[in-house]
Amino acid sequence: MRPDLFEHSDYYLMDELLSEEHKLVRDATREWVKRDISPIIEEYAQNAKFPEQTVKGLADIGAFGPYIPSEYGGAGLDQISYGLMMQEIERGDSGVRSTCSVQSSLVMYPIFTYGNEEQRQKYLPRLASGELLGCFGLTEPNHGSNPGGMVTNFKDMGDHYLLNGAKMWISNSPFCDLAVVWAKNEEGRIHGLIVEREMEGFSTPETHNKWSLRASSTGELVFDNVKIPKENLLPNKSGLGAPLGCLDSARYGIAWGVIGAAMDCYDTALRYSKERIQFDKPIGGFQLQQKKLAEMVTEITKAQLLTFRLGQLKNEGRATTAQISMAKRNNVDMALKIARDARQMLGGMGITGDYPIMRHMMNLESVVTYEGTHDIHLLITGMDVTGIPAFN
Ligand code: TGC
Ligand code: FAD
Repeated sequence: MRPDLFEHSDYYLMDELLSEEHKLVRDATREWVKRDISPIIEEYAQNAKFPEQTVKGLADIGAFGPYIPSEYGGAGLDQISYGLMMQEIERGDSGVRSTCSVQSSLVMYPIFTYGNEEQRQKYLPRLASGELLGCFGLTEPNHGSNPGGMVTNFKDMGDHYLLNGAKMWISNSPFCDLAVVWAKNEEGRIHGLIVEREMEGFSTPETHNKWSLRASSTGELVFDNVKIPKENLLPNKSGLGAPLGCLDSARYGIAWGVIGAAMDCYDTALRYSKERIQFDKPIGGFQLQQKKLAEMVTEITKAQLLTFRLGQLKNEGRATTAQISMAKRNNVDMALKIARDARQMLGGMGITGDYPIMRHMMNLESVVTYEGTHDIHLLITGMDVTGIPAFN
C-alpha cells in the first residue's frame, strides 16, 4: 500500500465542538494508526491473517475499554472520545476496530455492567491490558437476526453448570482466552456465562474463505458438555435485553467507526482526482466526478453531526436503542456507498491493494450485516415510530 497521506475532512468545523481531551485522543489514535496499522494492514488482509502484534498497541492507546473506569484498567474516557477512537481505528481497518468493539463493548461491558465485583477484578484489568482477549457468543447457526430463539443451553448440576450448543460467526473466537456466551437455562431464560479457553469440551474452529474482514479472525464456539463453575455466571441481568444492551454500546462505536472508513475512501478519491489526468485534465475537473466528491463530503458531514449529537446523548445516559440503531444503519450505508463510488473514481487502480478503498468496501459488507443487519435496523426504527413490531 502507498504511504498513508490521510488528511482529515472537517467541513462543518466540528473540531470546534470537541474538547482538548477529545482532540488529544483522536490525534494520538490517528498517529498510532498511521504508524502501526497502515503500513501492514494490506498484507495481513490479503493473507487473511489477524495482526496479533497490534494487540499490545491497542491496549496501550486505551482502545480496550475506553469508557471503563480506570480502577478496572479502562481509560475512563467519555463516549465522544470512545467514538473518535473507533473512527480513527476503522480509518485503518474495520477488522481492527472489530477487535476493539468486541473486547470493549461485548466482553468488558457485560462483565462491568452485569458482573459482580469479584468478576470485574478478576477479568477487567487483564482484558484492558490485552493480556486476555475475549469474544462474544450470541449468534447461532439457526438464530442470527432472531437471537431470542437460541438453543444453546445450560443445566444446573448442583456444584456447576453444564453447557451445550454452538455459536457461529464469532469475531476473535479462534484465539480468544475467554468468551462471554449467552445461553438459556432450564426455564428458557437467557443468561451470560464466562467460558474460559482451557475448559474441557470447549472448541473454537476458525471460519475460512471470507472475502470481508480478512484481517479479523472469525470462528465458531462449540460447547460439548462444558463444565462451567457457578461463579462464572453474570449475576446482575438476564433475558434477551442483557446481550442486546451490549449491542447498544458496540453499535454506537460502529456508527463512529465507519465514518473513519468513509473519510479514508473520500480522502483517497479526492487526492487521486487531482492527480489523475485524462482528456488532458485532472479527472477532478469533470462534473460527474465532482458530483461524487460533493455527495461524499455531504454525507460524511451529516454522519459526523448525527454521531456527535448521539455522543452527547450517550454521555448524558439518554441515547435510546432506536437512536443508536438509526446511526449504525445510516452511517454504515453511507460508508458503503462512498466506498463503492470512491472505488469507481480510481478506475482500475481502485481494485488493487495499492489503495485502501476496495478493502474498506469489502469490510463494510460485514459491518452492514453484523450487530444487526441494515433491514433489522430499519425495522427497529419502524417499530419505534409506529409502535408496531414488524419482525414476525
Ligand atoms: P424484543 O421482544 O424486541 O426484545 C426482547 C427484550 O429485550 C429488550 N431490548 C433491549 N434491551 C436493552 N437494549 C436493547 N438494545 C434492547 N432491545 C430490546 C426489550 O425491551 C425486551 O425486554 P423485555 O423485558 O420486554 O423482555 O426482541 P425480539 O426477539 O423481537 O428481537 C428484536 C430484534 C430483532 C430487534 C433483536 O433481537 C435484534 O437486535 N436482532 C439483531 C441481532 C444482532 O444484532 N446480533 C448481533 C450479534 S453480535 C455481533 O454481531 C458482533 S459483531 C462484532 C464485531 O464488531 O466484530
Ligand atoms: P439472517 O438473520 O439469516 O438474515 C438473512 C437476511 O434476512 C438478512 O438480509 C436479514 O436482514 C433478513 N431478515 C431476517 N429477519 C428479517 C425480518 N424479520 N424481516 C425482514 N428481513 C429479515 N455474532 C456474534 O454473536 N458475535 C460476533 O462476534 C459476531 N461477529 C461477526 C463477524 C462477522 C464477520 C459476521 C459476518 C457476523 C458476525 N456475527 C457475530 C453475526 C452477525 O451478528 C449476524 O450475521 C447477523 O446478526 C445476521 O444474522 P444471519 O447472518 O444469521 O442472517
